[in-house]
Amino acid sequence: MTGPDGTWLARALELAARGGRATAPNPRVGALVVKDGRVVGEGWHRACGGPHAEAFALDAAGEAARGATLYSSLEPCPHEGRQPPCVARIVRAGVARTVIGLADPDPKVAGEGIAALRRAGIEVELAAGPAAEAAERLLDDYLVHRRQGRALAALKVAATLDGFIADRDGASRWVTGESARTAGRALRARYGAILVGAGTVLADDPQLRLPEDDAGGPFRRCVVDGRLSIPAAARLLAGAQDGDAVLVYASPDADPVRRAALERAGAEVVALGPPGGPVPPAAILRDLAGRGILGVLIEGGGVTHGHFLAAGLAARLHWFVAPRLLADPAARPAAAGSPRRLEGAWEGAFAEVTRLGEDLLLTLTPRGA
Ligand code: AOF
Ligand code: ZN
Repeated sequence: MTGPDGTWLARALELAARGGRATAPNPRVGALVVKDGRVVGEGWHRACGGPHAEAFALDAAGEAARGATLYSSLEPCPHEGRQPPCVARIVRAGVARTVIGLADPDPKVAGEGIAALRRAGIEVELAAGPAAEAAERLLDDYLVHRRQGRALAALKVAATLDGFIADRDGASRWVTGESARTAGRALRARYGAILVGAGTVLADDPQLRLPEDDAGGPFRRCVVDGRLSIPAAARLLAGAQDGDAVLVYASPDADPVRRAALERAGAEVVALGPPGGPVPPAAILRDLAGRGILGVLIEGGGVTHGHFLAAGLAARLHWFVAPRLLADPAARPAAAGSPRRLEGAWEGAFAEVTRLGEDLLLTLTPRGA
């Protein structure tokens, strides 16, 4: 899609991104109404339960929507949900043409939005090529959630040049500099959940706080702790509030006394997987999806990252690299797995490379994704 249609659709994606994590489990959607080459209304879905992007844009356009083109990053919904159907609204407004970034994989929509618009005599164009890919990238978490019933897993690492996240004593605080740490906290705000392994809680006792300027939206802190080894006094638990209890994923045979103690401290213990075994990453992602979480940022440590990588479930890597070498075989690796040859390595592609002070932020996606 090139020319004005491509430009306006790109604007719809920009608007959509403003929704951040607050729209979950709904998608981030942006829309605008264009008449005679001029924008007469814009909008985006701000929060689940609130008006859809198209409703905001059509409200802003008013009578000017008659005969105009509506650009929407996602296929308009034909069904009544928490909100009235967008298709009926578009038809009532007298829109002549609709340009759509991506078909909605939600089973309640799945092409029926486009079909209903066409039945009503509205011309519909669905993006293809780079414009469609951009719309898919923006909604990668939503697509995984609706198509696979899982939350999207992104790994966050702050490592030395030789891939260590801590020295042999477990000291990790000063691997990267201040601007990389600030960027790391800002990343959290994009995801509906953050998850660490029990080893990280025991070693660092992190609070896993959101940035000060967080715009809000549902957010869950999670720990994978098969044997329930974290203390009830962990700082992470102290910050928990009603309705957003820290989720602790454990094996079904974990000690019931420890379980009770953690629950008293405000955790919700979720038993998953086989007794005695590691908690399966896919089961965690399914559980999070069931709670309406679209994406989870996994902040380590190396064993937890290793599990998600080995399961083929790391959809994105946010990899901060410091210009610092430990060169100590007893240091803690960013991803700890089992012995393997180069042919079995995790293969990715660099999607973005950003300089942050003296450090780099590498963003990777799996090869072929
Ligand atoms: C749109 N525009 O801005 C969004 C859509 O419960 P509801 O009424 O909010 O409907 C949620 C479903 O609607 C959601 O699963 C997705 O299929 C679609 N989201 N559709 O036309 C929007 N957010
Ligand atoms: Zn809608």
